[in-house]
Amino acid sequence: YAINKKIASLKGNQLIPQKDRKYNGLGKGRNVIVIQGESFQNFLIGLKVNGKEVTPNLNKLVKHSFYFSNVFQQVGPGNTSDAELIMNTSLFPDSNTPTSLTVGNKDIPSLPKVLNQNGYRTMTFHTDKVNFWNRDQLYPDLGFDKYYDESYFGDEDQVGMASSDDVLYQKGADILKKSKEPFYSMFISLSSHHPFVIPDTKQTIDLPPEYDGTLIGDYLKAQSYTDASIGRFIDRLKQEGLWDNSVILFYGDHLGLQDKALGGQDQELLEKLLGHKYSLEDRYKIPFIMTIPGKTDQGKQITRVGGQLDFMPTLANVLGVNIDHKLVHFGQDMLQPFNTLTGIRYYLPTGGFVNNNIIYYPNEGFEDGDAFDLKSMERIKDFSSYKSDYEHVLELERMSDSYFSQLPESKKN
Ligand code: GP9
Repeated sequence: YAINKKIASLKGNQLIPQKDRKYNGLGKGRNVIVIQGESFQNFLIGLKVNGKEVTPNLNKLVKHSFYFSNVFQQVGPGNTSDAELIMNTSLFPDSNTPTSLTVGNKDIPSLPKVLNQNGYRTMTFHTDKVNFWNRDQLYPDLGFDKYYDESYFGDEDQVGMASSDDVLYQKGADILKKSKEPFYSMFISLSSHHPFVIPDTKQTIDLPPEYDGTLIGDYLKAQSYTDASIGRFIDRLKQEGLWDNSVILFYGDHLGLQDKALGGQDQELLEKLLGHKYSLEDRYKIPFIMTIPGKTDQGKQITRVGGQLDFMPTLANVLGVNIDHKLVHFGQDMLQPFNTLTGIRYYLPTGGFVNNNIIYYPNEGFEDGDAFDLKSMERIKDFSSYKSDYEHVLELERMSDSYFSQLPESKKN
């Protein structure tokens, strides 16, 4: 509790007692279904090409959900696996090495472990081989009761690296419907992985000819398939009677469109789509959608700035699980008012962050860095008043690293 209090105070916040929190326990006792979208960036939500929505199913979902529209990625070089780790721990990933490669055989305090103590069964699904990103160690370290990988999904309906997202969701739903409730489940999608090539038979959107053979065109088609397969998953969850008694999360794991991968034509197409230059904000913003059927039906867009580390505390609050005494967490519940300080490692040089007002891009020292106004994305000349944020971000990241390094060996072996 003392560490959590210190973390909160470094960001200019206080820990709010559970009884005073908004939306506390709104989804208490429900199943949890987390969908982590591969390479899914926020600008896709609501995007239309030639009047057609790229992600109609997610756009519809947003209307009946809490939609956090100002959320930044915080993954390190472990990309997808870092996003999984962050969702389950609210700890910073390592800035130099994929964390899943360094934490093997540690006993990591995590949400699955706390939910387990609250009677939840916990499981995670991904169609690739489990040893990619060292997940065969990571999942038990995080305390999942069970994981399902290629050995369960087989090799049917291949897209890119493994079986399609439809196989993921449909064969995953077969397990959910038989599972003891309540359960906490994660679905890690994959079909929209770079280079975003989707078979013709799976294409759900007609793009104008100028998109043919471009990375942007392939990205839009792949994410449109992501959306369609999620639409089918939602229908299936409703059919199985699982939808109404669940809390459903969807978020993007990390960016898909790297600046350096965008050639001239792609750059032009993207700028035309966005209506402006591809900014740091466009690059690093991912959507976070929380649906609690029957409770969030009116929909609510939350524009407060946040990051991936905030997902776990936000979910814990709606489940009515108080983690302040149980888990050291570097994120905060985004349903409460707070002052944000979102450290971004690896994708920004060490000390990079987003706060309520700016994105700060460090250089050699604080003063040599660059800062951009979050609203206009214009460069700011005088950002000296944010120096303490820079120092606090470095301190928070150091605290997280040292916490990680002191974790005991796991007893699972
Ligand atoms: C592989 C997959 C890809 O199993 O999750 O991860 P990424 O390359 O996106 O980090």
